[in-house]
Amino acid sequence: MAYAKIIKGRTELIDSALEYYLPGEDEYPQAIHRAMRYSVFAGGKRVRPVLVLLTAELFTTDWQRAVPAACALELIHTYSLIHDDLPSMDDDDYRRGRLTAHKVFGEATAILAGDALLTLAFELLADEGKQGHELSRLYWTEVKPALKLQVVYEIARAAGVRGMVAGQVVDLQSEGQKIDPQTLEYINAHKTGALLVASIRVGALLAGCTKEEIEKITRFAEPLGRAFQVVDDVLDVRGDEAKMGKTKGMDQKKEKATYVSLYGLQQANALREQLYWQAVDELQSFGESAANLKELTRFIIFRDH
Ligand code: GRG
Repeated sequence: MAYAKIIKGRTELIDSALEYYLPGEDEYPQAIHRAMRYSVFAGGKRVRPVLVLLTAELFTTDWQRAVPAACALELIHTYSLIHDDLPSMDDDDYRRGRLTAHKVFGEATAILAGDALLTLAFELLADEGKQGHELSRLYWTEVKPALKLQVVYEIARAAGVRGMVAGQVVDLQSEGQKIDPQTLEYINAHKTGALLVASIRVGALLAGCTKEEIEKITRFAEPLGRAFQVVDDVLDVRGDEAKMGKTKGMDQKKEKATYVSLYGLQQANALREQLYWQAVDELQSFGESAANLKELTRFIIFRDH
């Protein structure tokens, strides 16, 4: 599969960087390091960091400078999943085919592992190798401080109370409620879309893009981020549990408003197709150099897990 070939080298690079950045399992206090590593190396697709790298590659050959930011986004994504699975939030026992972090390590350690992943992300972004993160020195020292600050802002905003956290709050508030299409869009743009859009914008920022180029790539990112959630909703109804590594039908059980519950399966699938073409259309002017990004877009929007 073309997608597998494209991502192989990139996910290997991301995995070895994450391996380096995370404290070792045997490092004291072991319990939290084990929990962090358990979730970071649980077989996630690495969609966000690969999006960072492929976007950077679209504009520069010097794309490796985006590696620390790509890792930071994956750490934040992993924290959000650990916290989302907690009994006080979505209360899930399985993710990626394995028991969720709180089931293995207990709730307190899972909460702290999430907190630690979120803060480690910003530690990486602020580090220049002086604190001991050699990979930051390798990939990060060439980046000017003002640009680093822009990257930190972009990621913090997407993850925080004007981004993912806000989406999660409205999502939790909406359980069992009848919500309108606008609220559904709010939840999804914030809870899911914000981090994906930030991944693409950060890749472009680190490639030295102009304001106009960032705006252009954001027009590709937004339908992609929206489609990501549409697919997640469709998979919850139609997906293969073995491939997804989690129980399907949970949205209906928790009375969550989704694209499927609001519009029906057929319309949700039509929207997914429409968003795919909208995203890919924005890449046309880049010609062949956007081939990898297009293939990743196809994988994300037509994925089965
Ligand atoms: C706890 C502040 C806070 C937020 C949680 C991400 C999130 C917000 C909730 C997860 C709920 C969910 C399943 C949303 C659908 C979109 C999504 C983020 C799916 C999981 O992302 P993938 O498919 O996961 O990239 P992998 O396992 O491949 O890393």
